[in-house]
Formats: sequence, C-alpha cells, structure tokens
Amino acid sequence: MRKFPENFMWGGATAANQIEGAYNVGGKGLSIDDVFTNGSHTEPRKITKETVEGYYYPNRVASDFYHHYKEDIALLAEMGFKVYRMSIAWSRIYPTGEEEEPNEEGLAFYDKVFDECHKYGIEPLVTLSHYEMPLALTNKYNGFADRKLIDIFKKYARTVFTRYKDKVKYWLTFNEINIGTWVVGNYLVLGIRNEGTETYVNQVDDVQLRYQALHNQLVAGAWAVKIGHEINTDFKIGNMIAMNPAYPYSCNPEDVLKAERNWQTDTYYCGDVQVRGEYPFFAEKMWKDLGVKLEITDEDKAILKEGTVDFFSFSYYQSIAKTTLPDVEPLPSLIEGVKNPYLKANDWGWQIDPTGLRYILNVLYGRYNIPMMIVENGIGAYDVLNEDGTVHDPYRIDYLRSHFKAMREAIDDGVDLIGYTMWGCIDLTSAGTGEMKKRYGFIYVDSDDYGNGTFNRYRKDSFYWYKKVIASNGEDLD
Ligand code: BGP
Repeated sequence: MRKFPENFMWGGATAANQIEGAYNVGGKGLSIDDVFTNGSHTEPRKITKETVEGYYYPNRVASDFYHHYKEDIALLAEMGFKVYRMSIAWSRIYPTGEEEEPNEEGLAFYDKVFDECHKYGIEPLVTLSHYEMPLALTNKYNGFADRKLIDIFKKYARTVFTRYKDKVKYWLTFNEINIGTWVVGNYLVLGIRNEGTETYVNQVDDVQLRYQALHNQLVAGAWAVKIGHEINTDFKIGNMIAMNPAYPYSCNPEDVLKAERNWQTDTYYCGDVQVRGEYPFFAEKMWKDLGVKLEITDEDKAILKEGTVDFFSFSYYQSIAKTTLPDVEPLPSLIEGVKNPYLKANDWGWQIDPTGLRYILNVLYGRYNIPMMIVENGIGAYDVLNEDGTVHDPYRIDYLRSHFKAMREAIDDGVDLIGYTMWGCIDLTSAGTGEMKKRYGFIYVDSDDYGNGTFNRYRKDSFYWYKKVIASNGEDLD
C-alpha cells in the first residue's frame, strides 16, 4: 500500500475571528463576528448589527491567541507541525475596509506570527477571509451584494500579498465559499444582513441578492489569484469548499438523482468556477429554477478564466443522505438531509463517516485533477480538564485515526493529496454555536463559553498521539 508522500503537510487550522480575541486592540475595526452573540446547540446565535448592551459576544475574546501566539505556535511545533492554517482578520488590516492606507499595527502582528512559525520550520497557510469582513462593509454595502466589494477586497488582497510575499507561500481565498448557496451563508460568507435578520439560523433571504453576491465573491477570489501570482510566481493559491457529500438514501433512482443534484448545487457550482474558470453546464437551468438573473460582465468571465486555483482544498466533517421518501428522520444540524442509519453522530448530530473522506477525495480528484488538501476536519466534543492538567480524549483519537486511514487509502487509490490541517487544533469559539465547550483541539484552552478562565493551555492525550503520527509520517496510527 502506498504511504503518505514524504513532504506531506501535516498540521492544524484556525481562523482569526474564532481564535484571536483582542477585538479592539492594535487598531482593529469591528468585524461581523464582533456583533455575533453566543448561542448553543438549541439556541441560535443572534446577529445584532452593532454592540447591544446585555449581550455576550464570544469572538471578541475567543482563545486570546493575540496574546498567546508565541506559546501556541511553540506547542504546534512540539507536535511537529509542518503547516499551520490560519487567517488574517481583514478588519485588523483595513478597520472599515475603505481606508486609503492599511493599519500598520495589524500588519506587524501577522509579521510576528509568521516569523514565529518560520522559527520552527512551520509553513503558514493563510486564508484571506475566513467568515470575516469589516462590519462597516456589511452596514454600508450589505457585503458582497454590492460589486464595490470586489475592488475593496482586491485592495486588501494586494496589501497582504505584497507585505508577506516572502513569508507566506500557501494561500486560500474565501473560507467555505459554497455555503453562499445556503441561506445561512448570507452573513458569515457573503456579509449580507438583510432587513429583519435577527439570528444566524433564521436569516431573511433574498435569493437574487445572495447569488449575485456569491458571483461577486467568486470574481473577487479570481482576482486575488491573479494578483497573487503576479506578486510572487511561487505562490500556491487554493479555493476552500465545505464538503458535505450527499448519498442517495436508497437506490430508488429518484434518490440518486436528488443526491447528484445536491453535488451539483453544493460542490460543483463554485468548484467548477474556481478550478475550471467557468460556471458548469447546469448553472443556467439552476438560475432559472431559482428565479435569479445574474449580472455577469465580459470582464468577469475573463477574470474567472485567468484566476483559477493551484490546488483544491476543502473542509470535511460529515456526510448526509438525500431522499424523496416521506417520513425519513431529518438531520438535526443546519444541513438539509436525512439521517444515515449506517453512521453514528457526535453530540451536535454531525454524522461521522471516514469512508466518505476517501469517497470525496476520489470524486473531486477525478473531476478536477489538481492537488487536493484537506484544510478542516475534526470532531467537536465536550472535553474534561482534570485536576492534574490532563484531558483524556480517546473519541478524538478514534475519529482522526479512522480518517487518516481513509486518507491513506485515497492516496493508495492514486489521489494526489498534499496536506491535512485538523480543524481547531487549539480550542476556539465555535462558528455555528459560539460555544467554547464544543472543542476540537489537541490543545485545551481553559475558558468557558463566557470567557471565564485562566486561558492556560493544556496538552490533551490527542496531542501526544498526533505528535507520533506526524513523526512517523502517518505510519504509526496506534
Ligand atoms: C466550518 C468553518 C469553521 C469551523 C467549523 C466547525 O464550517 O469553516 O470556521 O468553525 O466549520 O464548525 P463549528 O464551529 O460550528 O463547530
């Protein structure tokens, strides 16, 4: 059986808004995440437009990486990380998005972070916009609904590419851009907050506006790829798609067709634009069915062709099933689909499916034929910090082991898989629920859902296990 390639990039991933905290330090402007309240599995997060007295905003504190980055990166190095996926907070660089000059203090912060990574031979992999934009851009333009955002984003991308051209080689454009095809994608992906929207789960949707915004964002991402390659020809720039592969619930041909439709609208719609430089064949019909008419200029078409990505990256937590049959139990999470009787789920109802990872790697590599990278995967769980500072998380080790086996099988199938970054390698604020107690990390952060705690870091059992996995380049999974 083929092994993991020698230069395989093992690592972990975080996002600025979920880990940094220090929301008003160093000249940072408010971002859309700074007015996003806490919530839970059953209580949706609120979107408040501006600071409202009496609400708690967990991303403002998060894991306080801003003040702990040295210690955190040293811990990642101790595990033997080759790569650290992180994002830049756009609102640290351009506090409202529209300043003429970038905020030097913000730029200097990431210089320090990248230098710290290089000190240990860790390659940074940087997402330009991970569920984050300056709040002012939402309030003034309704985010990417306005084409002006394309130029505003280009300016930001140019600034950070130029500044870090010798420190960062691997980049991603927008996090989980395809969630823009879902109603919940309005706010976090596209920066849209329509009149009447109060919570993350029940957002007021304008499908025409949303698909236009998604188009504008795809164009902005293509521009970023082009600009990045001009600034440094060695840059490797990838896209980032949320993968929730749909299985037909039964072999009823109607179920098979329904699952295939889901692949089209969920994965290929954005994936094709970013890899092949044009919308797929079914897009026209899809727009017609949705009742949308997009403004797509000739210049847009040209730039989509020119700004295609170098590698395909994606997040993967769970698979779903689709059916036309009535009375099949739906999934309890935000995803539209039904429960798969062959799979178990975590405490938030996310179905655990390692074989699904091998499956999607085969499908995606078969379609796109460019290097693949898994940039998010992992399990959110309730961890317990013991008095002696230990955290026993065998469920996390089991989850990762089974997924690493599936990755190796996909490599054996012939897939060109170049890297893996485990989501939330340091505990951080959950995007979906705002909880801290939905933990993913190898490193435990002592803070509760309300920012109470010492913020001390502790190594979980999975920390030592992953260290062994990396040292053996994926050979030792025991
Ligand atoms: C992805 C996002 C991440 C992350 C992860 C886990 O969709 O890119 O930002 O948070 O999901 O989701 P959650 O935080 O809701 O558990």
